[in-house]
Amino acid sequence: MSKSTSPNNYRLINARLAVVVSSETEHRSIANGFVDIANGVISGVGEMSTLSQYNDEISCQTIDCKGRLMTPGLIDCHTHLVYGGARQNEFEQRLTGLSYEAIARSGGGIKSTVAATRKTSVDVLAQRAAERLDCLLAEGVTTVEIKSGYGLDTETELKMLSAARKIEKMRAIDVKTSFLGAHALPDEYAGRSDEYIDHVCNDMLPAVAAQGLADAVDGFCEGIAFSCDQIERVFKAAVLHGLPVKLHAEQLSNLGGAALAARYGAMSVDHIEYLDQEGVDAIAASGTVATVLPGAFYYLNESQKPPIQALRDAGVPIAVATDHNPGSSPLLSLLATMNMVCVLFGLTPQEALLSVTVNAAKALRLEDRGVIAVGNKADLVIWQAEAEVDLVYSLGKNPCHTVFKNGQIVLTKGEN
Ligand code: DI6
Ligand code: FE
Repeated sequence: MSKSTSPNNYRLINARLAVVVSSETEHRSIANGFVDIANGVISGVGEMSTLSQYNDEISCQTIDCKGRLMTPGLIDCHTHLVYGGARQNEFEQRLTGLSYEAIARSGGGIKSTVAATRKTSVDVLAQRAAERLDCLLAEGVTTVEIKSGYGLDTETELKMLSAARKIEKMRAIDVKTSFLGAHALPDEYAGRSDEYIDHVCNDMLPAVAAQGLADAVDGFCEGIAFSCDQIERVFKAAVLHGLPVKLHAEQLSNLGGAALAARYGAMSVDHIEYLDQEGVDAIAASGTVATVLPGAFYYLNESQKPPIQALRDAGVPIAVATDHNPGSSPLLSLLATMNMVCVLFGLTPQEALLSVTVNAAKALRLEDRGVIAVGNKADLVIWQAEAEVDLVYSLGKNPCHTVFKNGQIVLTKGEN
């Protein structure tokens, strides 16, 4: 059927297509469809019954998907994949009844990862993170966000972000980075949190921006971290350097961080278990994505759930991510995270899929992916599955069959 075969172009036929664009806000599926890939980009999408009208000149390799489900490449929009050391000891401590906050206040938690990260070279940080990332790649993740925040000094924050950028050259993945200098107070600033925030705003953030190492600025607004006033100073510095903001907000208590982030047009507010109606209204008005992180909720054995129904009612896009980190969420499966967000927070399987595709893309302000649409990056996953629900139904099953990154096959299990 093709005149000559180009290894770079594909026609994928007989697939059940999920998350196909039909309008700005509606995403539908096509029961029996095709996707054309040319030069790394989706060049055609439609029902199989309409294929003949597209059939003529295309030079490509045809793959018969035999009725399998095809989705956009998955996007993990909130991770802390780069760090030194590990914290299994805290996992065990929490099992004896110690709380995450108590461990943090007694010098464990984020601070212990800071000590280990400062001692680890950029190459080792990148290598370890790439190994962790392999778990996500095996499940069809094609874009990941990675935060700094375990350096808390200029040198180590730059080192972490450089390691995150390096990973893009080591694996078939796009990495978006966030500078999270306002993650915790380092020991050398004990009792001087305002001075530390000055350092973040006046030294660290300008150095990060000058080297182009961050795509966004993040913070942790919480009793064990920083106040709204302090986070606002960081946001002002971000604006000055032309960087968009996002925030870890209302995870363990309600400080009003989400409403503050909304005032700064935040890309996303993340965690949000304690978000109230005022916060929901604020992020709805600013177009901010609500990123929920069931991994941290699960590992910390929390009971306060994010206000999913209020978010739905307000039309706020909900994203879901692993929040992979060595403390509160050592989770390395986005499919398991999707299962958790259904079982623990009550999303439907269809919503769970939107939360790691189109809504995760929105959370990272990436307009060229997350939806199967002509002109988008050809980041696609073919699943050994017939329907969306099969992605979340069996915890521990990985139905990923073939992954396309920028139009090239980067992973495949077996023959067609
Ligand atoms: N919230 C989180 O879930 C991570 N950071 C944050 O602000 C946890 C970081 C850690 O425990 O190492
Ligand atoms: Fe986090």
